[in-house]
Amino acid sequence: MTAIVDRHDAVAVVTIDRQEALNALNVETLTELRDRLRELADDDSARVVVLTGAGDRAFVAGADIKYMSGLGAEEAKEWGALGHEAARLLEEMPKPTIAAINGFALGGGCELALGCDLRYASSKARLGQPEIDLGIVPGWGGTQRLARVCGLGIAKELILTGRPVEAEEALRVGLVNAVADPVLEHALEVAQKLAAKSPVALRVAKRLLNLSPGALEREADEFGDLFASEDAREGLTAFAEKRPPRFVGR
Ligand code: DAK
Repeated sequence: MTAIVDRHDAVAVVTIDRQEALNALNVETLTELRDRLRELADDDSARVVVLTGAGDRAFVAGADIKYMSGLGAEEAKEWGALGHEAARLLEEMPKPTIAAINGFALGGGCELALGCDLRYASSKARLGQPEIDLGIVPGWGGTQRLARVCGLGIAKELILTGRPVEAEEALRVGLVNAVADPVLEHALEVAQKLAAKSPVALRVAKRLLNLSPGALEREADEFGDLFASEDAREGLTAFAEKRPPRFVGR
C-alpha cells in the first residue's frame, strides 16, 4: 500500500508512501490515492482530509518520470485523466482538504497541493513546476490553479522558467498559507478546528469559493498531444539517464 489513511477523530490523514522515489507517483500509487480520495469524499465521518508524504524529504517529487518516459500520446491522456481526477477530488470534495508539504512538492506534487483548499509547508519544503525542463508542461491543473492561487505573473514565471521556490518564497507569493514545523502537526491543528465547524456551511463556502470558469479540460488535451513531441521524449529520457536534455524544437 502506498496511499495510507489514518484517522485522528474526524480528520483523515492520507500519506503517500513511496520513499525510494521521493514519493513520486506511478500508476499504482496514483490509482490508490485516487481510490482513497473517492472513498473519503463520500464518507461523512471524515470531516477534513489532510494529504502528506511519508519520510522527511518529500511530499511528492512529481509524477514518476521514468514511467512517463515510455508513454505514447493516448496513454499520456489516460495518465493525465487519473491525476486530474485526484486533484479535482481534493478541490471539489464537499469538505476541506489540507496539504501538509513536508519536503519536495514538484510537478504533479505541487499540482496535488494546489488542488487542496489550504497548503502548509515545512521550512525545508521546496515547491515548483519544473516540467518545462523535461520538455512538457504541467498537466494536472497546474497552469490554471497556480495562476488562480498566486496570480498570473507568478504562475508564468514559475511555469516558464521551471524555477522551484523555497518555503519562505512560497509563503511570500501566496503559494502556501503558512510555514510551520512540524508541518503535519500544524496541519492537524487547523484540521481539528475545521472539523468542529458546520460541515454544511463548509461545504457551501467551498463550493462558492471554487466557482470560476474552468480551462482544465483544455490543459489535459494539450498535455497529451505534447507527448508526441521529440522534445518530451528527450526530456523525460534524459532525466532517467541522469544527463542534461538536448531539445530540438519538435
Ligand atoms: N520520478 C521518478 N523518480 C524520481 C522522481 C520523479 N519525479 N523524483 C525523484 N526520483 C527518484 C530519483 O530518480 C532517485 O531514484 P534512483 O535514481 O536512486 O533510483 C530517487 O528518487 C532519489 O532522487 P535523487 O537521487 O534525484 O535525489 P536528490 O536529492 O539528488 O534530488 C530532486 C531530489 C527532487 C531535486 C530530484 O530527484 C529531481 O529533480 N526529481 C525530479 C523532480 C521533477 O522534475 N518533478 C516533476 C516531474 S514531471 C500529466 C500531467 C502531469 C504530469 C504528468 C503527466 N498528463 C496530463 C499526462 C506531471 C508531471 C511531473 O510531475
